Amino acid sequence: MLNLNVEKILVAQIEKEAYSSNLYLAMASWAENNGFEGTAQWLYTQAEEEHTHMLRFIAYINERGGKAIIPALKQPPMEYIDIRDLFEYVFKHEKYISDSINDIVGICIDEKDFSTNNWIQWFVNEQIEEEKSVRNIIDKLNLLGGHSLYLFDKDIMSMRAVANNQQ
Ligand code: OFO
Repeated sequence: MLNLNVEKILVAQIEKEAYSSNLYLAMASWAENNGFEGTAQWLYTQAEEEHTHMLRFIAYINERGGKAIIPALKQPPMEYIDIRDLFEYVFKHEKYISDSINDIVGICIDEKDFSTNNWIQWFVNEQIEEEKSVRNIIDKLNLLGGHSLYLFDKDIMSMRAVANNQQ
């Protein structure tokens, strides 16, 4: 049976993962409307991944005798200044998610819930990868300095493939 404080923080994370998925959908839509087809693809794939993260939390909470609650979500921002602004936002958001995963680890340790602590380690590693992959994209954009965005957009899915192969 899940400890109540652990259940509470895991349920809160369902909402954060669901919001991440919607945020990346909103960004994908912006990218599509602004001619960044490759970036839109990257973001749609990212949105799907966030959806699977949410499902992992729902399944785990229910499996351990807790009650997964499906949240109402706030509207994600739909407008971005440019592609760099969008990826800075992704990075900021992923750092926020990493902090909240670390908070879950903290509660698991406080409550001596070592099985959930063990389970959540997958997310700890996932956040390292997600931050790294977005940092690489921002580095690339900095190098380009606003030039060759067409090539950047064509290249972005292969950057994702490289990041995944390195895992
Ligand atoms: Fe669910 O990892 Fe990004 O937010």
